[in-house]
Amino acid sequence: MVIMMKGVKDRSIDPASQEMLASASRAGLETAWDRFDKQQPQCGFGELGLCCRHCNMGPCRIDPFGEGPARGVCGADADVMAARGLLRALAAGAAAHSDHARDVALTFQMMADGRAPSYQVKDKAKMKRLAAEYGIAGDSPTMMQDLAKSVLSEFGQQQGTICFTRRAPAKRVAIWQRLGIDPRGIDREIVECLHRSHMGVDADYVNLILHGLRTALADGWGGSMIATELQDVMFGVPTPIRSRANLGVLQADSVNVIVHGHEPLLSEMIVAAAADPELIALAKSKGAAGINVAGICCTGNEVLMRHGVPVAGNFLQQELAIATGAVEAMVVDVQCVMPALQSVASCFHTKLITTSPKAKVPGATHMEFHEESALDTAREIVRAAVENYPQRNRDRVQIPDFSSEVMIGFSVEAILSALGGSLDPLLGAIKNGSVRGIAAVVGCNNPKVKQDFGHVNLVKELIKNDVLVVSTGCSAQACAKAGLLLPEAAGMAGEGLRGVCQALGIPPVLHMGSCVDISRILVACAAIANALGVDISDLPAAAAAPEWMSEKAVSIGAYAVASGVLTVLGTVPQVLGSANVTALLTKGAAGVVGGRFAVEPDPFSAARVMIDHIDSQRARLGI
Ligand code: BF8
Ligand code: SF4
Repeated sequence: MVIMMKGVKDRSIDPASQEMLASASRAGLETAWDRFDKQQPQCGFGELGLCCRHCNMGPCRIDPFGEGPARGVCGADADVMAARGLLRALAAGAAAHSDHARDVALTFQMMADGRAPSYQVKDKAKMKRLAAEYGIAGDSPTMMQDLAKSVLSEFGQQQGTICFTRRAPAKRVAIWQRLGIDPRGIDREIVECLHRSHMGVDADYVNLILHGLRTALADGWGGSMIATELQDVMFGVPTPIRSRANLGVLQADSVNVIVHGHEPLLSEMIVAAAADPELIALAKSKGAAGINVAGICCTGNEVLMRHGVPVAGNFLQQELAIATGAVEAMVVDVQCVMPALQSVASCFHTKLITTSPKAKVPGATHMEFHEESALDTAREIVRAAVENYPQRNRDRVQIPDFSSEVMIGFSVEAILSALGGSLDPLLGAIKNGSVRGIAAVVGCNNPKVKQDFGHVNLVKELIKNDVLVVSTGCSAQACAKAGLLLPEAAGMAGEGLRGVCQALGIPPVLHMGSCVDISRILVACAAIANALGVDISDLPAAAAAPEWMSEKAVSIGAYAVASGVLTVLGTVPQVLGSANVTALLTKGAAGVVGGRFAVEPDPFSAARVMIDHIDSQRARLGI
């Protein structure tokens, strides 16, 4: 037992995860951590980006020690292999965010045409603001249809620019234009990544990476931003509310439905269906106290910040949530849904319910979701969960008694309103040094890092040094569980930041939403830079992804860097086999786009890197 507890403490700093890991281990349940151990040692060529499977003369690999082959069969060297691998990962990440955005835009269009009755416009004023950006009159009778058409046209567009990229400061846009990386169309750039990285196309690592930056910009200032903005129109702009986070939000006496994945198109409907009096009555007739919805990963963030739906955990807790034995249904759509879930679910009564035609899991129940009948399907899904409640084996239920209170919902609009309607108080605090700078801490969990250790320690270190933190995704959920998303957490901040938080009644770590909502951080950076009359690359700001794992994170890191932001990675990207690619990403990029990557697995050292950067930016600005 002592050995087991030591083991779980090596795997996570989260007490709820530790408890469930011990329990899973006793029950012989395999988790991502176990599978990670079984993968050791991981492939050294892959780790360094020195393998290629892009054609059937291969697979090829390059000897990092200079003793074996230095080129693939076609002649691709380490620089080309590492850059091409990076480009393909980035393209997949940009595609994931942007395909999510496409579905939101298509649903918005169907709603505009009266073909998606489950969805409504929650924020007309925001819709009109967006329409104006696209040059559409707010009072036009076809405003919604025109907006839908304009937004959708940016996916397949061949020439021109993406509307929201023009939210960036003019100096930034000028840099993109000069470098030829101002994105022309969302899908076009992603397809071109696949083309350029095909055998025998782009063999210039600089040229490859520049196109990667263009593609990433089409994600951050395109796909992701479109998703965020249209979701706000349809589901409401988040405003600060309170809720709770961690596995302890599951209820022993209720039907527990977990929404997991990314698109609020689904989770919003599940939340609405769970409030249906008929289904609640059905739950009571089965002996349950009610229906409890909780979220995991980014769809959890979406309904957390808009409805206060509690969050059960972040990425590495998806299997552990089922292992509580208290989950009647885990309802998933797309992205970050481990194929392993069905194996865990099959050890319990839990139904894993897939809903997207894009993402099926063998053995799971597939209840396909269509925009035309979204709420009806959501009701059927919740009904299936309720009907499953009597199958729960009470003797196997173990819900860790850990959950933390959180204050979330800090959209740019909400931050502005907390500041009294103008950025001035924040700019004043930055200038007088009470807020030393701003850091975005984002991204995943990864079993290469003790769960939440990177996020929580980096964030604590930053706020202690008066750096205001904004957070999204699984990082925000790590902060949530650690109690950092509360105004009271200002007590952990340095004196300057503490004073600002106390005066405004805000936490020192602002939860800005899901991963597509990193676009909100871009908008905030642009607004601050414009207010100061500088470029984003001049701001006392930095970003970090301490435990990143997904290809989406590669795209996010690249658009942050291309937007001028120093971005510190806590897990090592698969490019180090090329000294040239590594040098370009970590050094050369700064002279080209103003931002660069740094790699620093230790969160305390990462904080130092970020704070030093913030201090040197302050010095350059003369503040
Ligand atoms: O899009 S932070 S593990 S859930 S990829 Fe996935 Fe990473 Fe979580 Fe959200 Ni983002
Ligand atoms: Fe090998 Fe070149 Fe084919 Fe890649 S593209 S598998 S390096 S021959």
